[in-house]
Amino acid sequence: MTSLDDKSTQGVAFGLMPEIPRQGGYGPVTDRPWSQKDYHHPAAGWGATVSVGEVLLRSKAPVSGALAMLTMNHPIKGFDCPGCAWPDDQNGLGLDICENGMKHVTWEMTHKRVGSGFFSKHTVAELATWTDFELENAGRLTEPMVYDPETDRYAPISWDDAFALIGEELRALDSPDQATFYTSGRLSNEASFMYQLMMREYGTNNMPDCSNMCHEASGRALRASIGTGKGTTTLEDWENTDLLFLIGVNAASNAPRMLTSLSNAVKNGALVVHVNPLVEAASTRTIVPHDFVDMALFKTHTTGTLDLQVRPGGDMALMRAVAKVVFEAAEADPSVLAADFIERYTQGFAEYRALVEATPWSELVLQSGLTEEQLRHAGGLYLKADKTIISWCLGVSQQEHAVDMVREFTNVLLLRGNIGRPGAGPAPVRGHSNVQGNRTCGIDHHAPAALLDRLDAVLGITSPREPGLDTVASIRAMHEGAVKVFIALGGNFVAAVPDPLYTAQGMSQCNLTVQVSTKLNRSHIVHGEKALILPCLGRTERDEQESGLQGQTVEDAMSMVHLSVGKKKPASEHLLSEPDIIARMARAVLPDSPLPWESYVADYDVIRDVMAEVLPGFEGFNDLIAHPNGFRIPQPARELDFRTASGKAEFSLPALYDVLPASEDMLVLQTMRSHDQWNTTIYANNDRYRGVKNIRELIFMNETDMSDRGIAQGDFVDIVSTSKDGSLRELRQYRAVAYNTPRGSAAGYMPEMNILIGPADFSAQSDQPLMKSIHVRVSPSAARQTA
Ligand SMILES: Nc1nc2c(c(=O)[nH]1)N[C@H]1C(S)=C(S)[C@@H](COP(=O)(O)OP(=O)(O)OC[C@H]3O[C@@H](n4cnc5c(=O)[nH]c(N)nc54)[C@H](O)[C@@H]3O)O[C@H]1N2
Ligand SMILES: Nc1nc2c(c(=O)[nH]1)N[C@H]1C(S)=C(S)[C@@H](COP(=O)(O)OP(=O)(O)OC[C@H]3O[C@@H](n4cnc5c(=O)[nH]c(N)nc54)[C@H](O)[C@@H]3O)O[C@H]1N2
Ligand SMILES: [Mo]
Repeated sequence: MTSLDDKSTQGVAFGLMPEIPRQGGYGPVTDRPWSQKDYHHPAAGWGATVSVGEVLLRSKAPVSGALAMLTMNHPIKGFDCPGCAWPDDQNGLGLDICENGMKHVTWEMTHKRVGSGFFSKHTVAELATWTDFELENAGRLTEPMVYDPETDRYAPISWDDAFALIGEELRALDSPDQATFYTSGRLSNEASFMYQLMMREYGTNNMPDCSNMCHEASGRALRASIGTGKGTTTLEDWENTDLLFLIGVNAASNAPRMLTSLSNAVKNGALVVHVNPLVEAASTRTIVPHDFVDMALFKTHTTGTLDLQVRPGGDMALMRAVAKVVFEAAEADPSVLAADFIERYTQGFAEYRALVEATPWSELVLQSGLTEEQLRHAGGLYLKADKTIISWCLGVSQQEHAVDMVREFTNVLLLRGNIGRPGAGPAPVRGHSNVQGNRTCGIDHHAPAALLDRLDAVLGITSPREPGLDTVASIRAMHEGAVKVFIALGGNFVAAVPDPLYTAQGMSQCNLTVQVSTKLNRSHIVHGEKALILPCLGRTERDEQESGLQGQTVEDAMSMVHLSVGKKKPASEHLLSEPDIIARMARAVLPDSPLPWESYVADYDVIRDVMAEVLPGFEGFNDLIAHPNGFRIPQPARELDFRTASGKAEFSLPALYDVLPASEDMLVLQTMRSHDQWNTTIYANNDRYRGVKNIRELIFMNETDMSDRGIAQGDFVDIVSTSKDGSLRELRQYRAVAYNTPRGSAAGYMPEMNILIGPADFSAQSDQPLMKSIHVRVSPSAARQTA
């Protein structure tokens, strides 16, 4: 068992755990009083406008920020919002923006700069004492830097020397598999394609990415059930559906532009059922985010019709109950089942029916945390709807049995033929703006053989066929010394992943760590023996190459690919684009490569022509992106073309597993985002729709669970997690806040709470870390009882 005290001491050294708990967590330190009061205003609207103004001021970018918004998500002329992956609304104004997208853009456009002057003033040991907010808030990185162990400072290095160092270290390894290459989901399609090409030409499939923490489970499940790993719906489907199950997503904060689709769906008569242990803001009313007339009139739109507060992981039992209602109804009226569709397009129906019929209601009630009446009501809605969409995000995908769960969603859809026709289908809500495109373009540690074969045939390389390391496996390999070089294209690996302390120990043992970034973060502070920070252009900035101004493409959550062109003057003249950095890295590592890396960069049309030959659906890529709204990558399952082994959509037969923790005094803790953060980037310590001000180190608990433990509102508590391997981890002096969450469940914020997740805590089905089901004991704080 891990000793808790050892762990916290090491955390202090990396700055991952402040020695004295400071109010603000990874956000700005504050001594302003904290508070939590339930929020009763509609989502988006004026509260959002005030909040954006604060970020604009802090970034010192009010005027240029406001102007940039006018070109964001504008077909052809503008850049793609670097925020979430929700598709752009292509009708109406074509000005599809939201509060959190605006915050995100202004954060990138800050006028503050972090150059050699900054680094000469601060040792890395000193920077380790800064909060994560302070690190990012220092401004944009402006020149390549190398770590100097003599002075414990980052010092300037020329781009040529930086690439030479990377080349030397990578060529010195015994095997290419001693290096691992992380991708955060903002990387463009062109850069992703070049990055995976470089890795495969070099000889490794070690490609951890943020998708390994996000929707790995959804991809695996959909591939097994319907043959292709993506959702099948479009925005038009959302607006024309009868019933929408929205499961495990906080749309008002994390995909705010979805609020427009929800309100349109409801206006068109759809029922929207929100399935979530918490009643999130999107389940009530909204002021449509970009509708300025509505904002002026305080006009609200309904975005929800029913809340089902499942217990953590209870979604599987809920969906099985829906299936059970369908089968019960089919006894009297067989037409409720899509018999022709099932016969023609699916496999495994009879076995699935037997499985559902054998599952007793008592089990479904216990495991869902809902009453039989609620379950039957949900099933009744499904029976009445002609067209149904099931949509989900991390509340599902980060669970132990997420693959089974998503397959159960598909089972339910298949029963009534809700795939491959308008207004119906499965719809995972993707995270980062191009996380789906990264996969499409080959960032995949276990890529399909067909893709590798095609890559080899077109480019004349020999891609390795052994699966590589994903995120969880890369962390372990660094810790065990099997991986010696870590290279990250974006993101903040050490803070985003489970057990940052264990990860930090692994990273600091590496020979070389390289971070290609726009802003300073914890992953620059936790570094290998040699370390580089390589600053790159952001999506808002002009990317000029030999042939002129370049654009790069991204793919949204509904498979639409379009061009994004930066407009702004770069933050510094020394910045390189991501494709340029990758090409020069490739040349340094593979000096004799026959691939024309330099031409790919001189004109991105050249790499797009290669992609058109390799990637299915990209034929004629350069012509396709000339269309203002881009193009949709064909999703065969949408056309009833199911590319499974049987050639049919496959019912799965997952057991109804037990989601209750082993011991009654344990709570299931989920870690989620506040309204004022983008993953590891914290803008402020507020969470507007949950009524929280000036605090992040809190745990939302059910009132009865609090009183059972002798905990009063606002008391300090200690949280001890038990990992799958029995090891314990602890966070001390968090505030307990009573909240409407089912008994036995609790919630708090990522990334601070990653300290509670052990390296063994990942799903056996998806290899995703269990960020939504941490088993914890909560008790009054030993140090201070109350403040
Ligand atoms: N502004 C902003 N936007 C973002 C991000 C951001 O950080 N900030 N991050 C982006 C990224 S990378 C991603 S992946 C997405 C994430 O988008 P979300 O999935 O909305 O992210 P979380 O904040 O983790 O919220 C998880 C939701 O699942 C619910 N939940 C937890 N456990 C369960 C469960 O067992 N069952 C059900 N049904 N629900 C459950 C929680 O209550 C919460 O509403 O957002 C993207 N968009
Ligand atoms: N406990 C817990 N942990 C989680 C989650 C959870 O729900 N709970 N969610 C997980 C999920 S879904 C995800 S996606 C991961 C997110 O993990 P990451 O994607 O690794 O993290 P981010 O916080 O999005 O990365 C922020 C950094 O990206 C860099 N950056 C920003 N823009 C650019 C750019 O244009 N180019 C480059 N090169 N760099 C840029 C900046 O330096 C910034 O500091 O976190 C995961 N971690
Ligand atoms: Mo994500």
